[in-house]
Amino acid sequence: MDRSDQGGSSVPMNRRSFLAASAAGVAGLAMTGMARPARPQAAAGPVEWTPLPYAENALAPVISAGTIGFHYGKHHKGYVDNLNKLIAGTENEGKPLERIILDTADVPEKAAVFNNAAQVWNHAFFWNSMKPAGGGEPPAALRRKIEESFGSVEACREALLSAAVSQFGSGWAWLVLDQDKLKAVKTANAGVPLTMGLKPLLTVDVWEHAYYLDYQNRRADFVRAVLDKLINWEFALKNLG
Ligand code: MN3
Repeated sequence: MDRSDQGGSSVPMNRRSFLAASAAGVAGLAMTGMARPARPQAAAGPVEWTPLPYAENALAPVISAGTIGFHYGKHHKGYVDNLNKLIAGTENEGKPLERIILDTADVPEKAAVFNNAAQVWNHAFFWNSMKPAGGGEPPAALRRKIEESFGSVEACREALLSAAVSQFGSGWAWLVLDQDKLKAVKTANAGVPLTMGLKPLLTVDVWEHAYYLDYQNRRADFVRAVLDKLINWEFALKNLG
């Protein structure tokens, strides 16, 4: 599969982060190397478990290596494995991930495929929405856009925090582009703004598995720490295009 289908993976890796991610990359290569009959015109191979763009301990102490290890190694991988089992031998096998998501959204009998596909996309996007020593001031071009839409970077941060905290139960908080304006929105469960005609720029996973080991029930503390210390504004600017 073309890496651009993976949402988050358009971020170029420097050598250090490539090396840090190489263990996960080996697993991804092993998956893409699985023997399959050649199918002309079809995207090759199963949906990929994309590499984590940094080491599992690189976000500590904001997010512990234990949390990332389970979240990436069990949850994210679980969605990939489930999806590949669900689509094997069906019309969705070999499609780019975003196509699978759009083709199964709001189709009740395809809910399991949608949920697993959207969670694969959301997690790849989430890993790239953070970086070690992130946070701080957005790059100038993004800051101008944020100020046009929210009034200030602080107001944008508060809108993201509010979306994250007010999501009842599992879900995601997003910075999105809606037409020409930035907005903070939330989605429940596997929901993804791609299906709502919105362009995702950043996300924060607010499923309990994202923070419970480190923050227990204190979701707001987790989100504040991610926004202040890890958020990858450069990734948002790249997605803004
Ligand atoms: Mn998650």
